[in-house]
Amino acid sequence: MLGFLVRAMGRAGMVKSSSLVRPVAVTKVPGRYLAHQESLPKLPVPPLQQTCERYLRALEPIVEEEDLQHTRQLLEEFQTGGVGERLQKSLERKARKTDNWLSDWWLQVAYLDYRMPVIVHSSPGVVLPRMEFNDRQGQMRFAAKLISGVLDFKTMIDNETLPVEHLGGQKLCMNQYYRVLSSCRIPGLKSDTVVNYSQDRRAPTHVTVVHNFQFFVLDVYNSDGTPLTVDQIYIQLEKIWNSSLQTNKEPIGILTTQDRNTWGKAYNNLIKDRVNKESVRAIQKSICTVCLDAPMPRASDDMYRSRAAVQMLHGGGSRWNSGNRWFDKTIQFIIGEDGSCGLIYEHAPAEGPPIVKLIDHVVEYMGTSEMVRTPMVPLPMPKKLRFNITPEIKKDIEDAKQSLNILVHDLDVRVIVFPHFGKNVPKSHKMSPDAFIQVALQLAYYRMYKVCCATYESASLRMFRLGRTDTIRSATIDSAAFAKAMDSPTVQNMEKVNLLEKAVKAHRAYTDMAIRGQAIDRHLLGLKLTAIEDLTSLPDIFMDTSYAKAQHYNLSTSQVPAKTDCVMCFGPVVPDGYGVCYNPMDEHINFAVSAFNSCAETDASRLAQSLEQALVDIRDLLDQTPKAKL
Ligand code: COA
Ligand code: HC5
Repeated sequence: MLGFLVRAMGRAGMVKSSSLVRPVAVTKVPGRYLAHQESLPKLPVPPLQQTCERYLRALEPIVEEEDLQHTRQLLEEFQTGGVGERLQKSLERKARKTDNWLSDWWLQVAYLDYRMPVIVHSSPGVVLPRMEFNDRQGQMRFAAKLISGVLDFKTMIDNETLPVEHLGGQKLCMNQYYRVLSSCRIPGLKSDTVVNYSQDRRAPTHVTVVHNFQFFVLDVYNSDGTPLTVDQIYIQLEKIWNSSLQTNKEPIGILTTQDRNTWGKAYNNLIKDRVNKESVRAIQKSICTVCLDAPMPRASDDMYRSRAAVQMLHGGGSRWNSGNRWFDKTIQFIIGEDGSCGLIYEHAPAEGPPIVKLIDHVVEYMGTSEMVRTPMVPLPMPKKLRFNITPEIKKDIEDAKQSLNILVHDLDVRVIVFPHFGKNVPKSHKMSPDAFIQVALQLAYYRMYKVCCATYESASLRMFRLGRTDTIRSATIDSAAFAKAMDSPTVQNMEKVNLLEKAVKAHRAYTDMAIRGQAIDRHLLGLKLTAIEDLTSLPDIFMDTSYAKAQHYNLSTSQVPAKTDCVMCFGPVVPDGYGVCYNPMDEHINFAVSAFNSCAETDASRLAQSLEQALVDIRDLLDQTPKAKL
């Protein structure tokens, strides 16, 4: 069974007409998606020497001179001794033979082989602006409209009418859009899999709704294939609500918060029972999950978004809403009775931007669509999913609760709406807003720690067929020079501005190189994985102190722009690190900073404040330095 799923996932990484979503009562435009995909270039393998040189340059601001010397030597041997060349040739062969030499590897290494819990460690959350409603009618009306909006978006996927996205003037790969609905991660004992049912001949026509830890199958299409109206969905949601009033149910979904090996074992035990297996399958197959949450812990207006962020990331713990989820599900919309709303998504099938596009569409749809009364044909009661809880399963749930609550207490998230400016100010100074924010973050970190750290920023590789991401290393020689100079009383403002401009330009140049497939990190990963496949031992460059330091991202960051005024968040990737996600709007910036409470050296609120201060100080520096002199 697992073998089959692994193969099925392998297929998911290829562009074939069979991987297209089957439409439901829509006009299909044959081959449009396929033709687009085939027009995209293949991900290149960068030249070996270029990567080695750029790697050394990237190490410079984050490692000691002594370590750098050693690495220089190792890289020299790697290039001249034949090993590097051999691995490079092998990688180039793979690139010729596959649609994308990286994508299957990346899915496996970055996600499916990763054994930490998906919550906090992998799945990002999105917080939407707080809604007006404050009762269950409002909650369900909102949920009904939201589901209707998701179906509207799904129609565009099904009939291949989603507009092709662009970045830097280039068309982007659209494959990820076909992977986010009707899909789910499945835990394994050593490695996970992802299933996608959207291409099945009988594609799923239901969403999973969870309320009071009880799961329901809500059919969202009529028998003629037309989607239910908002009114119809609302009535069905009411039925679900009324038949799940008991609050003493076993929170079966909590199992999905466990580390993957433990969950894999519990999963095999859970699905031994036929009823349980069918219920789990119904969740996995569903288009998406909608979680109707109980209120979350109260928070002041100032802290609302920070509270909501953790509500999205883990549900608040076993006493709150964590049992009201199935965290393996690719998309789960979360709607609280108190007007809180957002989503969490399981990261393996897709990056943030397609998810955010979906949100933008749904939000726009909800703003325009009215509740139209439709002639009511009585619809059957949504099916409740049953679980038989054996003592062993009960024990697994109790164990999961314990681990979950430890993780919940450990995570600290601070959301800031930076009010002073957005993309407008950097643009008016002819600077890339993203580079501006990243340089400010380098300054913020430097001010706190007096050193630079390995910094990760996601860069999209979607210019290439089946592209996912590469790394922009935001700690550059130039950002370090600027951070050091900014607070130095001996450096003139003019010089500071020069250094700032240089740092911003260097960041933008790194970005351009990354999105064009010429960054270093995925190339180095490819060489390493090739070595694991082809050689008997790992080359020294991968066992080096510098390499370990370069992979230890104390700052893990990502920009995910959205039209909606929302904030995205994710956890740190190392125990002593930060997760920083931001959505720069025209005149303000939403950002979330996360850290672990168990680490004495990190503090999410402090870094968030330091970032605010750095942004303001840089703006002031630019304002104080007359333009004519620049
Ligand atoms: N002067 C004036 N304006 C400028 C400028 C300059 N020197 N440089 C850029 N701008 C403008 C751009 O034209 C753009 O305009 P718009 O707001 O009208 O679109 C805007 O500023 C933003 O550009 P910039 O801040 O440089 O960033 P970007 O949009 O090119 O994004 C990345 C940079 C790295 C975020 C992007 O390349 C990327 O890879 N995105 C995907 C990241 C991702 O996948 N994240 C999620 C991972 S799950
Ligand atoms: C809804 C916002 C999601 C952002 C998620 C994101 O940036 O994920 C990164 C994916 C990648 O391949 O770079 C990983 N990261 C969270 C560790 C930065």
